[in-house]
Amino acid sequence: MALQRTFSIIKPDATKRNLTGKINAMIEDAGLRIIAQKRIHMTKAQAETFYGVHRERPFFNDLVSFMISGPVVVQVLEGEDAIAKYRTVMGATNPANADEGTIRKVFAESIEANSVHGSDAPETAAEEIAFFFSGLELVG
Ligand code: YYY
Ligand code: MG
Repeated sequence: MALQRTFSIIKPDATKRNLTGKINAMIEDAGLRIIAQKRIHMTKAQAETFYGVHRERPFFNDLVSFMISGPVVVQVLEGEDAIAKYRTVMGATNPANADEGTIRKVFAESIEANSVHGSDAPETAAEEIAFFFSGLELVG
């Protein structure tokens, strides 16, 4: 497997509790390199577009409100098999089902306030990276 890039968000529940450094340490300990990172406060329009695939789901409005409730840290991670590797480091969507030692098991407050986002496939990773970063901001 060649070097791959994935997109990550440290969500508002985690930035609020000052967990950016601890989460970044778990990312780096897993062998993933943070090649771009910035702290932003998403607009409602950005959050709605970003999570557009979930627009018809019952949790959509609450999810958008949560994602704009505070600052987030958007990141690009690079490494071998980065997309699947980061999903493993994150743990299951619902922290109740997440494996021991995963970011969501250790830090998530609920299925909604679950501390991190990670892309689920190469196509979504490319789209999500391009939504928040220009090519010049990616320093591999
Ligand atoms: O990719 P991942 O974040 O693990 O889960 P998704 O199924 O893509 O859902 C995106 C996001 O939506 C999830 O991280 C929390 C929220 N969510 C929710 O609030 N309630 C659900 N029943 C399912 C998802
Ligand atoms: Mg997802």
